[in-house]
Amino acid sequence: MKDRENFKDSIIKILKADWGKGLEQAEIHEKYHSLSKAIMERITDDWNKTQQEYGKGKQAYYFSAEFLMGRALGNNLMNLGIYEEVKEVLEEMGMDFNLLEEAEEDAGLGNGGLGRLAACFLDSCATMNLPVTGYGIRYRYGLFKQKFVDGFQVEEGDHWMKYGDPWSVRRNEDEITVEFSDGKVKAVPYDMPIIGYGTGNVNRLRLWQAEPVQEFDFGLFNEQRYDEAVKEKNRAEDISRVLYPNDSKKDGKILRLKQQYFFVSASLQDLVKKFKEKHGKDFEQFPQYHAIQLNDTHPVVAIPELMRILIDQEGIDWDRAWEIAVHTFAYTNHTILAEALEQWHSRLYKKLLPRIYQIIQQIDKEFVATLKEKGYPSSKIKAMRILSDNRIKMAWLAIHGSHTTNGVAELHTEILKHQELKDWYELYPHRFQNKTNGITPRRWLALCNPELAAMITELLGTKDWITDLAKLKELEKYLDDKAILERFLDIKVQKKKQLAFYIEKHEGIVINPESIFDIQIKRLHEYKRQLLNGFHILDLYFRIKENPDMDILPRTFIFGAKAAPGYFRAKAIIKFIHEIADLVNHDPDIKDKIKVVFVQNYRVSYAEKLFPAADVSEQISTAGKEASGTGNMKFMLNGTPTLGTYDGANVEIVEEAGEENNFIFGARVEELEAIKDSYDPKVYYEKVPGLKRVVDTLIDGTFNDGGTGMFRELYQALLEGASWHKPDHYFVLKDFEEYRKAHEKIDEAYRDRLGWARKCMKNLANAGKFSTDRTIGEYARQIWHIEPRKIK
Ligand code: HBZ
Repeated sequence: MKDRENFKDSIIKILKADWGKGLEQAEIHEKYHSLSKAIMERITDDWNKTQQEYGKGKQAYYFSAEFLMGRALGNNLMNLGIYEEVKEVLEEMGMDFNLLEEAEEDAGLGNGGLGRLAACFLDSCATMNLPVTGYGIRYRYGLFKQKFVDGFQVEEGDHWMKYGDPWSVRRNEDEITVEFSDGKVKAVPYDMPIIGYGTGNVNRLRLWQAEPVQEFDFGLFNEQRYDEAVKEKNRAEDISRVLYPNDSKKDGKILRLKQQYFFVSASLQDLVKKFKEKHGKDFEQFPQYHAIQLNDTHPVVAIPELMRILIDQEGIDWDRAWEIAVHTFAYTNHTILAEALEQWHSRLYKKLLPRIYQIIQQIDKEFVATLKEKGYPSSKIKAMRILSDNRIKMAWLAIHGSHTTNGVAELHTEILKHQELKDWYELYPHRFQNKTNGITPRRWLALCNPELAAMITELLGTKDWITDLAKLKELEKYLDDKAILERFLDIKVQKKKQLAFYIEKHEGIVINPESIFDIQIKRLHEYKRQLLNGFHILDLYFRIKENPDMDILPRTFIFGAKAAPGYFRAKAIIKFIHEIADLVNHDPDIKDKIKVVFVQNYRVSYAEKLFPAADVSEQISTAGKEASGTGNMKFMLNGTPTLGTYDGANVEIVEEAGEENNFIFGARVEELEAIKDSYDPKVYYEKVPGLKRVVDTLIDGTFNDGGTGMFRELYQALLEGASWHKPDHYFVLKDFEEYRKAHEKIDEAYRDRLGWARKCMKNLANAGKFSTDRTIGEYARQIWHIEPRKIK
C-alpha cells in the first residue's frame, strides 16, 4: 500500500460524509462502515474491469436461495493482501482493529452447509479468475439469532443491515419486473464484490431485493386510506423479507414459492437481456455463453421459466427451447432425506404461476411419451413422472431438464446412483457425476488461524499453499520432527486459550484450555445425532460418580447448533444437552473433569473461533444420511482428528489422512440397509451396559423439560417410534457402544502428546483435496466448460 495517507484521508472523509462525525465522536459501527467503504472505493476499477473481461466469453452462474457469507471485512483485507498494513494504519489512527472486525454483523443469508458451500465456491471462483456470478436473494432478515433461556432456544430476528450494508452497491439501472398472477413486483439488484485472493479479479454476487412497482399510491393517500397505501408496498417487500430457517424440511408455503420464482425469474431476465444486447436473438448460442448451476431444487423453477421466456417472449419453438434449457442447466443434489425432497402442490403453482404450471404439464406429458416409447412399465412411469398425485417433483424436473446431476461426496453420489435416483441413473447414466465438496482455505485457515498459517508458510518457505492446498502434503516431512510437533501443540493451546476467553465473555462459562476440546458444531438434526453425543457425556458422568478416581483426561464438550424453529425434537435435544450441562458443570464430585458448553448463536464468525481450537471433530451422523459435510473438512484443515462414522466426506477424509489418525466407528450403510426392517433398539437398551441408565434420564425425573413433554417424546421416538417412523430410526442406541469405545481410544491416544500431534499434522498435511479450489476446478472443467480470465 503506497498511499497510506490517502487511505486514511478517505476513511475520514467517508466518516464525515456518511455520519457527519470526526474520528473522536464516531461509534464503532460507523468506523467499521467507513473503513469498508474506503476498501470498496479501492476495488471499484478492478471490479468493473473484471466484469468487462468476463463479458467476452462463456460465464457460469450459481443460482442459490442461500449464500452464507459471514463477515466480509477481514476476509477482503486478507484477499487483497493488505490485512497487516491496514491494521497498522488503523492503529496509527487510534482504532482497535479487533473491535472493528467484531462490529461487523454476519451476513447470515443461509441455513448451513448448502449456503456456506455457495460462499466458499464464490471465493474460489474469484481466486481462480473464473467468470462466475452468484445469483440469490437479499433477505432483509438472515437466519434468526439464537439465545438460550433456561436452556430453551429462543429466536430473534436478524436485522443484519440495521447499520447499513457497506459491501453492496444498488444497481437501479438493472431493475427487473417479475410477474405473479396476483401482481407485479420490482426486483432491484444489490451487487457484492467477491475479492479473489492474490489476483486483481473481483467477481460478483448479485442479490435481488423485492420492492413495489409503485413506491406509494398517492391516490389512496389523498383519500386518507393510509393502510391500503402501504399494503401494496408490504406485499412486495414480504418476498425478500426473511430467510426460511428450515435446513432439512420442505416448507410448502406460498411465500417460499414466491421467493424462488422471484429470484430465478429476475436472474434469467437479467441474463437474457444482456445476451440480446450482445448477440441479438441468436438463442441457439445461449448455452455457449451460459452455464447455470442450480444449488439444490430451490431454483429449479428456472427450467420452466427459461422455457417461458424463450417461447412466449422470444418466439422460439418448444423443442429448440428445451434443447437450450437442457444444455444450460446443471443440478446439484445435497440430500437424500425424503422429507427434504421438494415437491410443490400443483394448486399452488396453478394459482401463482399458471403459465409456468402449463409448461411443467407439457414437460411431464412429453416425458411420459418418451418413457412409453422406451417401453417403460406404467409403474415405473408413475414413479418417475414429474407431475403426479397433484405434486410437482422438483428433483425429477431438475434431472430431466439439465445436462448434469451431481452429488456432493463419493458415497453420496453412489447412493444417489444406486438407490435414491436409481431409475434416473438408468435412464441418464451419462448425466451423473460426483463433485466432492470443499472449503476455502482462505477463510478456514489463513484468516481464522493465522498462527498455524504462519508456521506452515515458514516450513514450506512459501505462501503458495493458500492457493494450491495440495502443497500441504510437504508437511509430512515434519511428522517425526519433535520440535515441529511441539510447535503445533503450542499453537493449538494458544487457539484454545483464545476460545476459552471468548466463551467466558459470551457464555459466562469458564473452561480449562488444558482439557480436550471435543466439538460438535452444525445444524441440530436427529440424523446428525447430537443426542448420541449427549448420551455419551451422561454415561461418562455416571461412571465418574460411581468411580470418582476414574483415570480420565479432562474434557470440554462444546456444542453449537441452531434448531429449525418448528422442529420440536431438535429443540428437545438442545434442552436435554443444557440439562446435562447443568448437572455436570455444577457437580463438585466431577472436579471439572468434564464440562459441557452449548454456545449461543452459532454462526460463521463463531465458527472461525471454534474450528482452530478443536482437539476432536465430532462427525457422528447415521451412515448414509450426511450427504457430505463440510465442517468435517474445516476441522481437518486446522489439524483436528475426526471422531466419526463412515458417512459423507468422512470416508474421503480418512482415505486421505489414514484411518489410524482418526477415530471411525459405527454401522456402515450396507449394514443399516440390511437390518433396517428388523432393527430393535430395545435389545441394545437392555443389553449395552450403562445405556438404559442414560436413556431413562429422559423420563425418570433426572431432568426437567419445563413440563413440555419433549423429553418423553424423545424417549418414545427411540423406543417405540412414531406414526411416521420406526423406533430409533437414526440408530443412536445401536452405535452407542462403539462410540463410547472410540472415545476411550481418544483418551488413550491423547496421552501420548507427540503421537497425538503427529495425527493432527497428518490430517493437516492431507487436507489438500478438500479445498474448494479443487472442487471448483472440477465444476469448471467437467460441467461448466469455462476458462479463467485474469484481468491485466
Ligand atoms: O449441504 C447440506 C448437507 O446436509 C451437507 O451434508 C452438505 O455438506 C452441504 C453442502 O453440500 N445441506 C444443507 O445445508 N441444506 C440446507 O441448508 C437446506 C436449506 C433449505 C432447504 C433444505 C435444505 O429447504
